[in-house]
Amino acid sequence: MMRLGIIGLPNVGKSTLLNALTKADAEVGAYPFTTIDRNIGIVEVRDERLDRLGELLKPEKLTPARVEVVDIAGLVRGASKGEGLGNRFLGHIREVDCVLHVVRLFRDENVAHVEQGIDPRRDVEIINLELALADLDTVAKQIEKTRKAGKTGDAGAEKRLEALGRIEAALNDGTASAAAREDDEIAGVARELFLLTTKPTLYVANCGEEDLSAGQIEGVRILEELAASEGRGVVVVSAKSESELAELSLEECGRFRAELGLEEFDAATVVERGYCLLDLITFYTIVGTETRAWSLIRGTPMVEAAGRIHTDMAKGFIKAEVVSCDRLFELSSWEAAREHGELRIEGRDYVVQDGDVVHVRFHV
Ligand SMILES: Nc1nc2c(ncn2[C@@H]2O[C@H](COP(=O)(O)OP(=O)(O)O)[C@@H](O)[C@H]2O)c(=O)[nH]1
Ligand SMILES: [Mg+2]
Repeated sequence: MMRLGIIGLPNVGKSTLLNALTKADAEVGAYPFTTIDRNIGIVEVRDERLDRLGELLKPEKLTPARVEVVDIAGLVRGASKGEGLGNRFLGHIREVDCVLHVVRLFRDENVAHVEQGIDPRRDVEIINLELALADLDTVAKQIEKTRKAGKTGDAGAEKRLEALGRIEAALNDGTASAAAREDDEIAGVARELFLLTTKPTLYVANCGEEDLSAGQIEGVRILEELAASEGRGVVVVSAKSESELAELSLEECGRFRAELGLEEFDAATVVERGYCLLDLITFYTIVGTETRAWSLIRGTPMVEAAGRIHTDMAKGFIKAEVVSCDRLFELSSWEAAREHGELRIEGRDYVVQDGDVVHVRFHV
């Protein structure tokens, strides 16, 4: 299951955002957002292609992709040096696949700002610096380890050291997230080391309701500029209004939304937009009597995708049979696809594509 972590300075609206998502979906209901505890919720991804696969393949069980959303509190200046239980929280970020970075743009004298005053660039830089420092630590340890391995005659060591050196340099000059986008080798090592800086990240501009209805917000412009330089996206919300709107009936909610000029907001919609901005794809598996959708970061090799389904599938991976769901819709059954020779045989390094229907063969 894809895991999404909400990060940001204290008092920027992280918990309010998670709350709003939970409550909004309690109302809408079709794709429930289940709260596991105060800090974790799960949302099912709305998916027409999966519905069509269900009609076609008639599996006993049809399972949508699920995304887990975790509120990771506690990041402050100095977190990478252990400030405010920093290491523990950084560890939690390491475990997520994608990051929602909430930035405070709302003004409210009653809500203390840990850094005094609204300044999105400063706030983002504080958090990103802590992430980069933690990553530099990880990379330095890895360089040390690889050097030792090189001395005992590990042939791959030199090439790896070179890649690690490039990541280190990019981290030092704040370009690591852009570098990982352009350089597959950097991306691969970054994923392997669970680096924080290179995780797909979406900025959430948490605005005051009064600013939203006024349009054009300076902070949003600044944030968009910054995000663009990193190849990232921005979504604009008012977490507080959303959590209040979620208390209303659907009708009232719709009326207020229209008056305030606010877009639809429920977990499914947010996840859909996030999908695009985070560059996520969906692939499908047929295992026994179950057809199931999975979210994946674009560019992930087959063996890693298989490992997300079950670690045994990665360990014992033999090959995968693959057909795109569009082709499967045309052929109308898995058997027909096989008969027409349309099931491609792909190996461990095949990069999974959006809409692939996959049958993994592995030994246990
Ligand atoms: N005025 C205003 N207050 C907000 C908004 N979003 C969050 N808050 C308030 O800010 C405080 C901190 O929010 P919280 O979600 O707990 O922040 P967290 O520390 O990032 O989890 C709470 O009192 C919220 O009601 C907003 O858009 N406008
Ligand atoms: Mg909180």
